[in-house]
Amino acid sequence: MPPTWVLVVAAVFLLAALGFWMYLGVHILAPVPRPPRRSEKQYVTILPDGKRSEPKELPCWLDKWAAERELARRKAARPGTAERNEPSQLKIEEPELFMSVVVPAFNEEERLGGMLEEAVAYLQKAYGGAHEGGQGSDQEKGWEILVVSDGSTDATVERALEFARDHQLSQHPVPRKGPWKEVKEATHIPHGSIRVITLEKNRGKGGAVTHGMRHVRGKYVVFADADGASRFEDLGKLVEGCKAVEDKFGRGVAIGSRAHLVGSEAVVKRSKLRNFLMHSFHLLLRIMTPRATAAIKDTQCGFKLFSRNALPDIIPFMHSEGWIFDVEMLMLAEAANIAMIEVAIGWKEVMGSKLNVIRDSLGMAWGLAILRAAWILGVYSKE
Ligand SMILES: Nc1nc2c(ncn2[C@@H]2O[C@H](COP(=O)(O)OP(=O)(O)O)[C@@H](O)[C@H]2O)c(=O)[nH]1
Ligand SMILES: [Mg+2]
Repeated sequence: MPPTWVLVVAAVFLLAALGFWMYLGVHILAPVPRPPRRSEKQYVTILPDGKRSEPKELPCWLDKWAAERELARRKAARPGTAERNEPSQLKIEEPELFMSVVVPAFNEEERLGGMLEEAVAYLQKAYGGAHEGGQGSDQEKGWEILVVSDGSTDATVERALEFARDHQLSQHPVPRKGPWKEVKEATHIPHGSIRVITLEKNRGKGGAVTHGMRHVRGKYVVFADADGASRFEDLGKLVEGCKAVEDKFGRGVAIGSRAHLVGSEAVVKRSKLRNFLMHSFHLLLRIMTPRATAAIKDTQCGFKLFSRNALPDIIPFMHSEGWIFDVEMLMLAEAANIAMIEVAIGWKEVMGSKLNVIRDSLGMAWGLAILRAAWILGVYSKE
């Protein structure tokens, strides 16, 4: 029998080796988002005369914020200064309008029109003209929609621009049919209110949403699925919910939730397999995520609202490109002590889902494991 100290040294050595290999493994496997390409920092829109604009530069609060953070860091590194800036203490650029809607769209030529129809009907009614409000204004006015085509190979971009053209030029545009309403009349919208961004290469829903959210001008930002599955009018409820929990920095997150629908037709109509996988995923989440995130009943709902001031604590630190990105957003919010509230919304399952139930469920479980490990081992950090 070797002496105890040899056993201890061997054990420590083994643990250290294991830790090292785990760190290395996670380091290799954890996704690193690809930086945006030149053309992806631009958008096209429809001009007042109905023509398609040239690509224009997207405003990017994140670039300015990152530059300021760097500056603050260098200052803090100088001898004699003890300041340390948390992301939330660095001011994000002032909003220019009230509501930004980010719509990730991957091959959505069929479904996008109906979603946009219902979105603009509500936005125009609730927040008035797209260009009302303005910087420094307390009015809850002004809106924009950013459609992020995620390397679509169909006519998603053309459909989005056609929709904008039709609804800008005509006082009585042709209504597109959405999942929620028999739309009899369509809404006339102000020019330039819909911006279309094209990712050159497919990234996944998480990549597309994060990219869009770097370029929003709104005081509140919501992302919504292109199929119109969530009842857009419930946006009002998300805003109320978010305001109710915002902290003194004006940070809050409101999460659209379908938890109240479990057992109802909308959920039951899904396949048994999908529901089984959904329950397994929830179990996994409850075990693997920190407290506040684990308490969220519906993490995957594609309708989530963020106050602008919450963005700098979340968006710069996102890594997930795929379906697990929602969980990363919530975990980042939790880590920054941002209050989250779940708000019940209406939901309709829309034909044509792009989710591949088995492959994507396994992918999500794997993604969650890697994500968690990367944060715990310090492969991902806020530095
Ligand atoms: N960016 C991106 N978005 C995707 C991809 N697949 C689906 N989406 C978007 O994610 C949203 C939800 O997709 P959907 O197919 O309806 O999934 P489900 O509602 O979970 O069944 C829609 O806005 C899709 O366009 C993808 O590969 N990349
Ligand atoms: Mg859907």
